[in-house]
Amino acid sequence: MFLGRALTLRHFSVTATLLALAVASCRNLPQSGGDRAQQANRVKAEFLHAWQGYERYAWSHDALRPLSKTPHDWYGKSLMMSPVDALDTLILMKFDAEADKTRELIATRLSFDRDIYVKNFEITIRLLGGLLSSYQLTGDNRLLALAEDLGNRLLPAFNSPTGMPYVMVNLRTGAVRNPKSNPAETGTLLLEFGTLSKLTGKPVFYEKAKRALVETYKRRSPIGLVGSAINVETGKWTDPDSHISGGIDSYYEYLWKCWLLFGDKDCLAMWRVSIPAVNRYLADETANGLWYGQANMNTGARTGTTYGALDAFFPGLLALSGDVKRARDLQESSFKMWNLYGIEPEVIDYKTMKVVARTYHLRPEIVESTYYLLHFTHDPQYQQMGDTIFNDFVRYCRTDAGYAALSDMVTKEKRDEMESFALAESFKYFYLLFAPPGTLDLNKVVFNTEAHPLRRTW
Ligand code: DMJ
Repeated sequence: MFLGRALTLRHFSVTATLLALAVASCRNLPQSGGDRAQQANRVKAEFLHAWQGYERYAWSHDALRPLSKTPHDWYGKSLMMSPVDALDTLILMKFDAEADKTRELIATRLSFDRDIYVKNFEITIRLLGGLLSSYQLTGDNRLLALAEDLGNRLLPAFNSPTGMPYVMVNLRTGAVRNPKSNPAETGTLLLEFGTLSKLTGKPVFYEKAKRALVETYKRRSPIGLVGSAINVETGKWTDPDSHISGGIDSYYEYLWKCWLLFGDKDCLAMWRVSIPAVNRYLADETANGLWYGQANMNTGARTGTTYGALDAFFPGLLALSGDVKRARDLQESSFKMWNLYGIEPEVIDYKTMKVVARTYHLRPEIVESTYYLLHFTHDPQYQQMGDTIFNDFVRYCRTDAGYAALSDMVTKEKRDEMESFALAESFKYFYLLFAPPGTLDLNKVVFNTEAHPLRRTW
């Protein structure tokens, strides 16, 4: 059923898409308030500040707790989350000494032979994605060997009756846990596993992750939406609420990006069936602008009107997939949300514009979308937007040991947390907004959902 429908669709040509992107990138970017080079250097200096805090207080551990200045390991033993996540940012910013030192640490001391249950999704996007992009940037075969070892240890996660992965897998024994998953966790694996297959010549990784994506898609409702929670053993939805927020978000992102990176026509076909349903049932034009809320996956009836920091990735994906008009409108709403208090909340109700969840986790999504919009439109308002967001980010989140999340973005009370994605994503997208031409050619890479650039070198 799936392939039949896929093959009847008119496919974009990869060449045409890449050509259009190449033409766009040749135009000169207009300068905006402040000097680009100066702002790029400022971002670099702030990233270095965060990195040096990690080096000083948490070196070789998963993450820095920036208020207590203590290390934190997700599973009791370190899997070097921050070093692996941050390495390609160090490389892109040309912090060569720091990058070499970090690469040596990873290559000589990181071991996945651990008797611990890990989250397949998080480990894939942060560690597998990070190892693969840094391998492509450096050619260091030790990183590819680590990626292959990790990929092999994660494979048992896919041994469910449906082929959709369990949430947790034991890295040493291959035992699995937690069948209750969601589309983001079952469907955000193919860029990494697929790249691993292409680089090692072993198709099993691509096949397993592709099947998980397709099995998720196949369970969409008759109106084309997916729900918030699915049991990977029974294949039944356990929560029919549909949205583009955390738990579903990057499932859509990978439908489009796997088409871009691999030219996989099934992914394009799945995207082309899915995105009209998202735009029809989840988009909400209100007096406050364009937003995306919640709806029942079976009826399309609206079930909620919340939007948040995680949803703010969607303008970037819209722009990348060619819907620049909608991307601009939604980005305006995200920026409105940011400016309510000079830092975005985790969640607002866009009908009332009241904050629903007051944390701020140093998330990258709004910066990521700003970067894509600048790239595709060359409109200087997006550099100004980037300036504003970065200035607020520094003003409210900088600490003497790095950067801290906020437990309350209204009062700006800090929280003892600096997630590795701040280093992998937030700072990287800030930098790319102002970086010198030639730093990274978006026509040649596809970012995984953790901002690790993957190149089609095969
Ligand atoms: C990151 O780990 C990834 O971007 C993921 O897709 C969503 N959550 C965080 C950032 O907010």
